[in-house]
Amino acid sequence: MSGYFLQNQTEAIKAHYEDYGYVVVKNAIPSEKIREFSQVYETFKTSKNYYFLSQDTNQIEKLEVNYQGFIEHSILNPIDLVFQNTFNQAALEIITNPVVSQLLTTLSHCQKHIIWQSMFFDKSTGTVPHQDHYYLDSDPPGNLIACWFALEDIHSDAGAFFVVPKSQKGQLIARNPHIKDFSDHEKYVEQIQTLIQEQNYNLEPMLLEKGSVLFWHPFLIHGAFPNMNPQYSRKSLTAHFLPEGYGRLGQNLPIPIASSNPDILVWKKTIIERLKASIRHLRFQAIYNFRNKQKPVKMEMRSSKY
Ligand SMILES: O=C(O)CCC(=O)C(=O)O
Ligand SMILES: [Fe+2]
Repeated sequence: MSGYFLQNQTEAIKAHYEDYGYVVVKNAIPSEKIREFSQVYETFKTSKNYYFLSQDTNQIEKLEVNYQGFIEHSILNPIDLVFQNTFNQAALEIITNPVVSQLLTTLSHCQKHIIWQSMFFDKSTGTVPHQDHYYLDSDPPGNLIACWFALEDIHSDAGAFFVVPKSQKGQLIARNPHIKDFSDHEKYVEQIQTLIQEQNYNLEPMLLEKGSVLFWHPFLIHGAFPNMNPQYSRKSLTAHFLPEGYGRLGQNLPIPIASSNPDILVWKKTIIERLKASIRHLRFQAIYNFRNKQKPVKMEMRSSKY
């Protein structure tokens, strides 16, 4: 299969990324780190009354596992959840792995990179085709690097991540700098779909093995297929890195601080920001519990009581 390399194939990795807009590096994350993360995640799932910002709905949601034991929606910034330091650390250990920073340097020629945004997926949410540029990019654009970390072998029915190879060299659907609230998102999705049809683009599934990492360019069209079998999870992390020295397109730069890897930086949150996040969480907990108390008891066709 083309596009899959081992970490020491530096020149080939760089050449493939430049030509195709993505590259996969196998065995980049030690299985020990993934095992540690998985253990911590199992504990995280048992948290009672926990709330997180979902990337799918852009709303605060209560942590809930489905019948198969998976969380349906993706979790935004799993390195920065309130009251979940152990989980944050385990996710950060994977994202800031030294192999990742070395490969980022190979691709960008910058020594240091800042984690702008990260996500955790237990299942595939089915992500519409897009270029990350519309949502987040460097200033000047085109220098952001995104990574997709496979935390398990990805089954073809699990809703694989897909790419359109070489599409980073095709048309860029640029975002309108005057629209800051993504209110033109529906139009954007239609434009990308039209582009895919016009160019006869092929969506290529990326069936990564556990420990592999996929790097891609912010102009590359990518997304994810929907889950085809509820028995399959698609445990994965993603992170979007800004090479140091670049700005954020349309946004100010917060102050970065180093993680345990000096070549990977994270945004520094002020005490006030941390306090606000904790208060927000407690408020959601209170509102949710209050609402639940008010709800009349309905006929439960699928209650475990029967
Ligand atoms: O894994 C997915 O479903 C999509 C992730 C994605 O598009 C991203 O992280 O930019
Ligand atoms: Fe994306």
